[in-house]
Amino acid sequence: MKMILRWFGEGDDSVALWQIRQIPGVSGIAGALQDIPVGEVWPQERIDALKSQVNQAGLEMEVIESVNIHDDIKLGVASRDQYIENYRQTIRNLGKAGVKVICYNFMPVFDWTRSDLAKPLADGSTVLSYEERLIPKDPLKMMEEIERNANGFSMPGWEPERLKELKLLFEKYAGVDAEKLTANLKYFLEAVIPVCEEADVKMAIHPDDPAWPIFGLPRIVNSRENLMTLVKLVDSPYNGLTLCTGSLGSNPENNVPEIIREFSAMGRIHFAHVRNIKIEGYRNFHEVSHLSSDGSLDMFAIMKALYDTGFQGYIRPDHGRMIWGEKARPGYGLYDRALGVTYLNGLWEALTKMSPR
Ligand SMILES: [Mn+2]
Repeated sequence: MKMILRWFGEGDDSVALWQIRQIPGVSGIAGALQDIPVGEVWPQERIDALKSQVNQAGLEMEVIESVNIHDDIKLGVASRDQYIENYRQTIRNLGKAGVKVICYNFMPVFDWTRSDLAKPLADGSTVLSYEERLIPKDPLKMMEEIERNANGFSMPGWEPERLKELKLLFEKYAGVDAEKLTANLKYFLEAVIPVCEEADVKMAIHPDDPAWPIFGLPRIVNSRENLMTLVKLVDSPYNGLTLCTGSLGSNPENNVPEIIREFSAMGRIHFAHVRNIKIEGYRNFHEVSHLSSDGSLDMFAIMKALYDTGFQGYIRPDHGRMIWGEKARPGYGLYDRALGVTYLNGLWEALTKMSPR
C-alpha cells in the first residue's frame, strides 16, 4: 500500500508540495494537468516537467487524477474516435513517465454533485454536503452556486468552459440511457485497455458521486452489481476501479467493506479514496472527519478489507473538513486531509502488526 495525496498543481492548489512531503507516511501525489482541455493529448514534456517538479520535492507521481473523458466518448458519437486516439496517446505518454494508475470517471456532464460546499458542523468546521431537496432543478443554477462557493479555485469536473454549453449537452444526452452509456464505456475500454497493457498503466474508474442518477442523467457506476458488469466489459487487470468509500457509501444499500473484499480479491482495485460520511436520511448526507465515530462508515472494517485481501495499490484520504481557519478548495485543504492520512496509517499499522502477512 502506498499513501498519497491529491495535488492540483502549482497555482491551482493552496497546498504546496513541501507541505505534503512533511505529512508522515505520504510517498507521493495524485497529480494532474488541470489546464489541458478535455479530449486533448497530454504532451510528454508537460508530463515530464510535472513529474520532475514532484520528484524534486521528494515525492512520487505514480497516479494521475484525473484524465477526464470527453463527452463525445460518453455520448458515443462519431467524433469519439479521435478523442479516444488522443486518450491512447496520453496513456502512452504517462506510461513513459512512470505513471501506474489513471483515475477517471464516466459520469455524464457532472463529476460530482453537492448542495452545499461549506455546511457548518457543530465543531465549527465546514464540509461538503448533499441534500436532495436542496439540489436546484436547473443544473445551470447548480453550476453557478458551485462556482460562487469554490473560494476562487476551479472545481474538478465543473470547469466553466466545459459547462458553457450545458443546455446543448443535456439535449445530446436525451437519447443516452444506462444501457447505451455502458456500451459506450465498453467501446472506450476496448480501445484503451490494450494500450494500457503495453504501457503498464492501469485504468481505475471512479464511482458516481453520489451513488444515484442526478438531473435525469444515466449513471452506471454505483453498486456492487454494476461494478461487476464494468470489470467484465474488458476482462483485464488493467480495467480496474478507484474504490471511493464516500461515493459508494452515500447509498446505505452498498456494503462498502464487502464490496472492497470482493473486488480487491479479484485484483481490480488499483486506487482507494478512503473517507467517511454521515448519512442523515434518504439522499441526505454530509462529509465528516475520517474517524469512524464521526460518520456512518466503519473505517477499520474498510482498511481491514483492503489489508486482508493483500491490497497493493494506492490509498489517499479524500475530502476533508475545512478546519483551523484554512482557506482552500472545498474538500481539499491540507489540515484535515493530513489528519486523515495519519489516522488511516495508524489503522494500517495496527492491522499489519495484529495479523502479519
Ligand atoms: Mn473519491
